[in-house]
This record gives sequence, structure tokens and C-alpha cells, in this order.
Amino acid sequence: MKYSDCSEFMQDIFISLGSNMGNPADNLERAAQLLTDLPGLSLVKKSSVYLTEPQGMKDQPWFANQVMWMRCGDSWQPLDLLAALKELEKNMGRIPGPRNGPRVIDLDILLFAGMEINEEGLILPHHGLGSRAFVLIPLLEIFPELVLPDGQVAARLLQGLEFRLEGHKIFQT
Ligand code: PH2
Ligand code: MG
Ligand code: MG
Repeated sequence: MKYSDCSEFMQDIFISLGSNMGNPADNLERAAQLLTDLPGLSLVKKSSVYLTEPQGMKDQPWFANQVMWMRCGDSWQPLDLLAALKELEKNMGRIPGPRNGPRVIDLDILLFAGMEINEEGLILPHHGLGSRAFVLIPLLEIFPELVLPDGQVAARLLQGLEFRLEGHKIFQT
């Protein structure tokens, strides 16, 4: 079934979680709980946690990454969710740092209800979705048949990447 064109998925959201400071596994767990506690948002499925090679800035600790599939009520719009995620990151102690650098928690909207958006501050689907194994692998774990809003098959995007998966470790340079 296509995520993009079926009304069954019109309120479905995919969020990427990442952390490489403090205790990354604990940080993901706490963020997942806080996300699930947001009013009008419910959890459909969580991927496993993967240990992933840093992308963009090499000289930093490996990340823990995970993807959550959630469902939202009508009251949620993409920019509201973005604001809620930023607030949650701040509440968990995230402070401004270098682009692609270490962070306590990073919460990114990957997909929101099959929408394509290009606004200041929010591009959907997420710009890194098609090129980052640490996003595509957990995403495909929980939604193997995913088709993006533009018709691209997510599994095929992963096939086009150079990466190595060893258990739950993802190597990608
Ligand atoms: N996030 C980044 C930059 N690089 N690398 C990995 N492995 N995992 C991340 O979550 C990540 C990254 C910027 O958001
Ligand atoms: Mg990010
Ligand atoms: Mg982010």
C-alpha cells in the first residue's frame, strides 16, 4: 500500500530520533516517551535502535538512531509538530552546536501525512531521507513497502546507497 495516496495514512507521521551525547539509548527512550505523551499523538510502531557512523562531521561519537511511526489527530499541522519537537529537544537539554555536530537529542520529521512541503524551516519529506542509511534502515524496518509522496520506492533508495549493516550497526562513510 502506498503511504502517499491512501487516505488510510493521511494522519501518519514518521519521526527520526538521534543522539550521541550522554547516554544515547536512554535519551532515545525518554524522547520516545515524551513524544507519545503529546496530546493527540499516538504511537503506531517504533524501530529498533541502531548504532550508526556519524555523517557530515566524522570526528564525533557514533549515534544511536531510531524511527517512530505515529498517528496524529486533525489538530496537528506540520509546523505545530516541528515547534513541539524543538521544545522537546530543548527540554531534554539540547543546546545550539555546530551543524551535524554532537547533540543530546535530535528529532526530525521525516514524513507528515504524505505531504510535500518546502517552507522556511521545514522541508518534507526530510532532505536526508533518501541518502542516509541511518534513516532508511529503521524506517524500512517498520514500513518495508513505503512509497514516498513523489512515487519513489524507499527500499530502492536504500539499494542505491553504499553502506554496511552488521547486526544493528550501520557503517556509512
Ligand atoms: N544527524 C546529523 C548529522 N549526522 N549521523 C548519524 N549517524 N546519525 C544522526 O542522527 C546524524 C548524523 C544531523 O542531524
Ligand atoms: Mg537531523
Ligand atoms: Mg534536527
